[in-house]
Amino acid sequence: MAENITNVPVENSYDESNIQVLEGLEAVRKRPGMYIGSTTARGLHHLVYEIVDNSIDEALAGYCKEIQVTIKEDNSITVRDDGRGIPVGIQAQTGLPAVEVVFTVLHAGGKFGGGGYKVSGGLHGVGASVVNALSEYLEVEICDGKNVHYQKYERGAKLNELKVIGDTDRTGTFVHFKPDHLIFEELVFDYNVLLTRLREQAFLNAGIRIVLKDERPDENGKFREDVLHYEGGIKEFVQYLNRNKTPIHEEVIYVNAVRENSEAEIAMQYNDGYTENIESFANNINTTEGGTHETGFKAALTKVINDYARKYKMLKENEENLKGEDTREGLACIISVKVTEAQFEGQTKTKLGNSEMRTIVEKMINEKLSEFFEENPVIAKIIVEKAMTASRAREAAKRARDNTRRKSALESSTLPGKLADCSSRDTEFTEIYIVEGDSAGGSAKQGRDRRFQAILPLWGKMLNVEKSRIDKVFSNEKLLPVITAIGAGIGSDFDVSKIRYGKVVIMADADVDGAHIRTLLLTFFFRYMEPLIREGHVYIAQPPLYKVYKGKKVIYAYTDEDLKNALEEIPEASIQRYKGLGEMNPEQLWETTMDPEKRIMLRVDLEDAKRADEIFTILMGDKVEPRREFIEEHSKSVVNLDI
Ligand code: TSJ
Repeated sequence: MAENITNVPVENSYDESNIQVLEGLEAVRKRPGMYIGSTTARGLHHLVYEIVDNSIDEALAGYCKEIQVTIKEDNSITVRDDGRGIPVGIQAQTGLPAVEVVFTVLHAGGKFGGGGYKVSGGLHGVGASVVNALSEYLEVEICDGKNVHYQKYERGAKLNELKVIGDTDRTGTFVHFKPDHLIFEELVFDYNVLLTRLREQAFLNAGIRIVLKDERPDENGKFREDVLHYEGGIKEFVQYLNRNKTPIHEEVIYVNAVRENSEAEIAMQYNDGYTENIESFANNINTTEGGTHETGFKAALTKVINDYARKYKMLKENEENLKGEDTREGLACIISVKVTEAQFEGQTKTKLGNSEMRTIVEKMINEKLSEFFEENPVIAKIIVEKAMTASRAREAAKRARDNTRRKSALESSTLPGKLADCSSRDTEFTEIYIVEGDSAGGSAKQGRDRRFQAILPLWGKMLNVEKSRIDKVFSNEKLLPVITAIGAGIGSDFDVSKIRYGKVVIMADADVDGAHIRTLLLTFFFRYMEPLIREGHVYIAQPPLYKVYKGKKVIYAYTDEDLKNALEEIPEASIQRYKGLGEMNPEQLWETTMDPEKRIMLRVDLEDAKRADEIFTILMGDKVEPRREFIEEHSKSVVNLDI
């Protein structure tokens, strides 16, 4: 990599600082993971956030109205804002234009001048210089109301001094960069990943307007574009979380508190479902591992609800207090705190550590939520009732469990009759294929390597009517074979250390019905065996879509792109389109989908499963409108598991 920077023009008297600069950026290129976490798709997308965060800061300072983010056709990125423009004046310490410092000095990113809530620790806010170092090229244009200033870099090394290339009466910053293929394993941006993150930022920073555009045409030659602008901030965020659910009270509850060095705001609304959906943020960073703000919130919510239930005699004296989990059933909630010198802890540095935050949030909820309850008794009673129902259901389930004393089918040691088990019991190697239908199941049983591959056919031949009302299948009875075969229990009893197979592979057709089955199973795992997904045991098998052949030459194509390439490789070939797994004979199924040496499998992460849960909610929900829209919009992507 050194050859990329040896030919840098060093034409001013600041050789020394220049050399330091390059040493700094070279360190970034040597160990990119230290600065952006990884060089996978995650790190790739992180580059965009690093740049956009600067424009968001400018908007928060009150100088920028709109931020445009565009994925160009070649997977380079442009970000444009209408702020004041990065300063171009010469900086005293370095003798360089401030903008050049921003792009070449580590940790100098737009945050000079102080003020605001700084981020410390973790991988956040590493700044524009890191993006510059990891980009094949980066160009910046600044409009200062008079001139358009321009500079370009390659892999962190400047190609030219900052120069004026035109006049303007506007102000703003434009950055165009292309992530370096020498650094990143993945170079293709995922529109939905950027959309989710930018939408989240738009919710967290009420009033900001972010426009995301994709200049890569989709299969219909269309370009996607979304405008993200929410005057309601996190209140609208909560409505968004509940968009496919049925809220049990109309008004979103909102409380906030401002202290000298911190602030906290919380928005919440209950729906008629059973899952808890709390998302927390510190300084606009998603704290997926939770932390003090979440702990404070949960403690106070439990207390406020119990106090209210006691005060108004909804809970009788001889009844036990409601548990925390009871008070969070069906809760959609956003917690957003800002704190100077935030401390991020945990494995992925997404757990807030500042101890003062627990007290601040706890006190705020104790005071303001109880006040809200007093002023809105109708809503308060709905919420307390909901928690009491949850508590009764929990108690009843526990009694039922205790009564059946391990005799329940869930814990029974008899394996399902249809399971073709494997001989090995070493979960490092074992896999179970959950296959839809008896015929595909038969092929899989014959094609497998029985030493480590088990096959569980599900549901025999499903009637079409049943498929359309697949929610009926979502009952223990129909999924019992899956539970017993995996052998680690379910719900709060699930013990991932007891699983009988290291890999749980969902194998279904590449069509809409197959997509339904995948969605159903993923949702089931997400709701009842979450650690199975969290620890990476769940996979989706990828059967080929086409067989391209001529004489003895055979190529299996897994995507339309593969098909194109295959047809170039074998001219005048015949094409067989596989409509289902059932069309493959056992050898073909082994060769294309089950052979660890050749197959393609997708590992499911929690985000995928969570999306499946959302899709499931829509597919099964009683709201017809979102369902139709959704199926029209996403049926394609569900098939491809681009969910
Ligand atoms: F990442 C980045 F640095 F390259 C970048 C910065 C990228 C993009 C797309 C925008 C920005 C950016 C920075 N937009 N707006 C600003 N604003 C400033 O840097 C700025 C301007 C004026 C003053 C001032 O005190 O007068 C202070 C700042 C931080």
